[in-house]
This record gives sequence, C-alpha cells and structure tokens, in this order.
Amino acid sequence: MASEPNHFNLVVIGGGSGGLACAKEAARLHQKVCCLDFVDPSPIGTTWGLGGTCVNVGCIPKKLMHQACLLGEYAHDAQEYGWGLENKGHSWERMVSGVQDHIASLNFGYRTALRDAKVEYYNAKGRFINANTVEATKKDGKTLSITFDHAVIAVGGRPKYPGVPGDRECCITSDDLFSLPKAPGKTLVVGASYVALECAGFIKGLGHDCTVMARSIFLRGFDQQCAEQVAEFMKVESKINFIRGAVPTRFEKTAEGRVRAFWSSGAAGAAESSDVFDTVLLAIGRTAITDGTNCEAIGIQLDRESRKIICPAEKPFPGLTESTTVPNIFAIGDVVKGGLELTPVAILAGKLLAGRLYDGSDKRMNYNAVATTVFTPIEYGFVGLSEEDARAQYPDVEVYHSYYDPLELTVAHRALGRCYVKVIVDINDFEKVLGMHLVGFHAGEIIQGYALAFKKGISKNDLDMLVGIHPTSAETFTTLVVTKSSGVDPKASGCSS
Ligand code: FAD
Ligand code: NA7
Repeated sequence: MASEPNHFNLVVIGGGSGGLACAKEAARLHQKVCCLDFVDPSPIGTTWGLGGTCVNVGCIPKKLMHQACLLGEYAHDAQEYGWGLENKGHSWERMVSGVQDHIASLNFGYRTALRDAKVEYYNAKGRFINANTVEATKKDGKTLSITFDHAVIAVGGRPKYPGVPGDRECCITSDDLFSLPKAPGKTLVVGASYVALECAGFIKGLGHDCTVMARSIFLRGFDQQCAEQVAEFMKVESKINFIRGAVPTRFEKTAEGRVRAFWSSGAAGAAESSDVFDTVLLAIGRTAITDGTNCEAIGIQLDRESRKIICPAEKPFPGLTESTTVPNIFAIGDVVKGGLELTPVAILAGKLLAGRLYDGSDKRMNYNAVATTVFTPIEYGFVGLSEEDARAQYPDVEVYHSYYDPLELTVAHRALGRCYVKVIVDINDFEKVLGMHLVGFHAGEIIQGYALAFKKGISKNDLDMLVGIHPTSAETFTTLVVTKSSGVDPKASGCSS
C-alpha cells in the first residue's frame, strides 16, 4: 500500500504548532507524511498563511504588539534617565507592516521546512471519508482522495461569537486585529480572560481609548489574587476602563461607520446601556473547528459544547492522552478536551506522539505543571497551582509573599508598589512548593527559569538556599520571609535582606 502515490503512513490535518511538529518528526523517522492546512476567512475576510494560530493570529503578533506597547513605556522611562526624546506618537500602520513582514517570513520558513523534511504539503481542507481516507479540498474546489495508516487531527480553534444581533457584521476578533489596516481607535474589548486582557493592554498602550467588558471574574482558572492585581494595574496605571457584570446584547453600525454596542447585566428584563466605538473586539473564548473535518461521522467522540476531541485514557496510563475513540486517529493541541491551549504544549505533544508511533518511544506528554505567562501591561507568569486550587487540594497550605519594586523602575518613578511574587507551599510535606506566581515585568523569562526547578520538585528551603542574582526581580523568590498567615504587610522594602 505504502507505494501508492496518495497513500501515506501519516496524514496530519492542520499545519499549526502541533501539526507541523508532528509531521516533521514523523518524516524524520522515515515515514511518508502528508500535511493539510487550510484557513477559512474570518467573517470580515481575514485570512493568513501556513503556521496556524500562534504564528499568524496568536502568540507571535500578540507578543510583538505587547513589545510595541512596552517600548512606549520605556520611551517615558528613558526621559527620566536623561534621554532627550521627542514623542511623535505611534504609527499603527508601521507596526502592522513590520509585524506582518515578520509573519510572512515565518510562513515562508515553514513551507521550506516541510519541503526539506520531505513532508507533502497541501493547502487544502481535510475531511474524513472513513477511518483510512481523507478528502482534501483545495481553494479552487478541486478535491484529492488521500488514504492513510494513521491520522492526526490538529485543527485548533477559532474565536467564538456571542450570537447576538450584529456580532459578525460589526465586530472583529483576534483573527482580524493583528492585520487591521488602520488603528483601532476607541475600542471595546468583550471578555475578561487571557486574550481579552492582553489585547486591551496593548491597544491602550499604543494610545487608543479602551474599555474592557467583563461578565464575571478576570482570568478564570488563574490565581484570582494575581488576576485582580493585573486588572487593578490595567485600571489604575494603564487607565483602561472596565464595565463589570455585563454582556453585549446587540451591535449596530452607525451612519459614520462606527459601532454602537448595547449591553446589560444579562438578567431578563435588565436595562440596556450603550456607547459608540470605532472597534469592537470579541475575545470570549474559542471553539474547536473539528466539525469541518467530519470526524464525528467516522466515530470520533467530541465534547458537545466545545467541539473538542475526547481522548480516552490509554491503558495502563492514567490521565490525558492524544488517542481518539478511533484507534488509528490521534489528536493534539488546542482540539484536545482537557488539554492546554498553548503552543509549546501542542508542539511537544506532536513530537512525542510521532516518537511513540514510529520510534518505539514510550514518552508521553505531561500536561501538569506547565508554566505560562499572560502578557498584559504588567505581566503575570506562574507555574503550578493557584492559591485556590492548592487550598482545595491540600489541608495545610502556607503562602510566602512580597511586593517588590524592580530597580529599573525606581528612577522612572513608574509602577511602584505593583509587582508581587508569591510561593505556595504544603506545610505537611517539608514546605514543598506547590505554586510560584509573579506579577511584574519580564515575568515569562523569570518563570521559565524557575519552571524546571519546580518540575523537579523543590521546597521553600531550596529557594532560601539559592543565591540570587542581584539586583534582579527574579531574586525576590529567594528572599521571601513574610507569610500570609502572619498577617504582616508584604510591602516592598528596598534591597532584599
Ligand atoms: P493551530 O495553531 O490553531 O493550527 C491549526 C491549523 O489547522 C490552522 O492553520 C487551521 O486553519 C488549520 N485547519 C483547521 N481545520 C482544518 C482542516 N479541516 N483542514 C486543514 N487545515 C485545517 N499560546 C502560547 O503558548 N503563548 C502565547 O502567548 C499565546 N498567545 C495567544 C494569543 C492569541 C490571541 C491566541 C488566539 C492564542 C494564543 N496562544 C498562545 C495559543 C496558541 O496559539 C495555540 O495554543 C496553538 O496555536 C495551538 O496549536 P494547534 O496546532 O493546536 O492549532
Ligand atoms: P477563555 O479563556 O475561554 O475566556 C473567555 C472569556 O470570555 C471569559 O472572560 C468569559 O467570561 C468571557 N465570555 C465567554 N462568553 C461570553 C459572552 N457570551 N459574553 C461575554 N463574555 C463572555 O478565552 P480566551 O479567548 O481569553 O483564551 C482562549 C485561549 O486562547 C487561552 O487559553 C490562551 O491560551 C489562548 P467568564 O469567565 O466565563 O464569565
């Protein structure tokens, strides 16, 4: 069979973070591999190249625009440090052009990498016909039948719309924001999680009036003390407006081409409020785009609400797997129910799966203790449990914490009293560290370093015995003495003692 032109050992549906990693690794292990990638345009017509969400409409443009926002802050700091800088404002168009040029170079790099790896790539949408056949439909409507021994579903997700009148006609999502041809202007961001707060942060930081509409808590699932600190910073220091306890009810285009947004508390009969915005960004979560693959029809079980793939445990291993309910078809990345919507998770899961299928490896993805960072105007990085989860899972928990002022910001007199670290420990297990959290600057870089130690298993004493690098923000983890239970004020106090 393997010699037939349209038969492959492995077909990967989805050329994003996970799919590309899995396809390249399988090809490196001498398999005949095909990768299909296709992007349906957003309701306003935005589309993009090979590489998936992270490269085109996720991590990469988001971090670059966050950097653009930080540079504005640094320009302010620079003046306090004596630099004579003239602030001529920010050009959205110039930033978008630079960001999109970089993305185009990455798209090209991915195509070249697939060619070099000898992975057959089709810019085509994959749809299962049966458990060994996929139909690939190209942009021009031409179809190709492809058969396979194994398939991997790595189709990721797309932003949700709330389903209220005018949402698709009047609003944009993160799929559109990073290539928006002109500056967003006065913006309403609907949603209060990761994507909503990050986008609101850089939109405001680049000089645009910005309002966040939160229907309930900030950063659901994250440590709530830290989440509140991030939101407080955005409100007080970044001067972002917040509407809490509200959901949009409808959107209308005005005669001037702006958008009137209506909202209420969501309760039946609740009064509506409204305001006019240049841009409304919906960031209310994502839906897995598994329906386009017809996978349910061939026996793959999906979660009804999220459309994510249910991956049953692989005996004798407990926990999350990449196996679907069809034995020769697997799932990785954002489509896995109960997984983590993070690029490095999709990549490692894809590589490890290829190793298990084609190299006799037994290495499995560990979805626990994955470090991450929210790139809001004050960043929030963590690894391990939130304080809420630690207290729910362990009977005796202590929290060591401290506010700190990064030295660099003291001369600039900026954001003082806002940076915070906390370490959560299990009192009954020699103060084993259960979670490490940092609200501050360069949080991603700092937490990435500590994440390895955390994964290996450390105690509070290990942190105390670690000699810090002075003067850094990261060293605050090595000097924590104030416990929450003591009630002592954890405010910053100059050089760490
Ligand atoms: P994707 O990268 O989404 O790739 C799936 C690909 O499959 C897409 O190209 C899609 O068009 C294609 N496809 C879909 N259906 C078909 C089909 N039927 N046939 C062929 N192709 C198909 N993660 C981080 O780790 N750090 C961050 O800072 C971060 N920031 C983010 C910011 C934003 C705004 C967003 C939206 C996400 C962010 N993420 C971040 C999450 C990260 O982008 C995803 O976790 C990651 O891209 C998931 O990879 P994947 O391979 O599962 O899917
Ligand atoms: P999340 O993490 O699913 O969060 C969705 C947010 O949107 C959350 O604040 C929700 O509030 C809110 N929401 C959901 N539905 C609505 C409606 N109908 N109206 C108003 N607000 C709503 O999604 P993100 O897009 O932030 O992140 C998804 C992943 O992408 C994330 O894990 C990153 O890795 C990348 P709630 O808390 O439910 O009240």
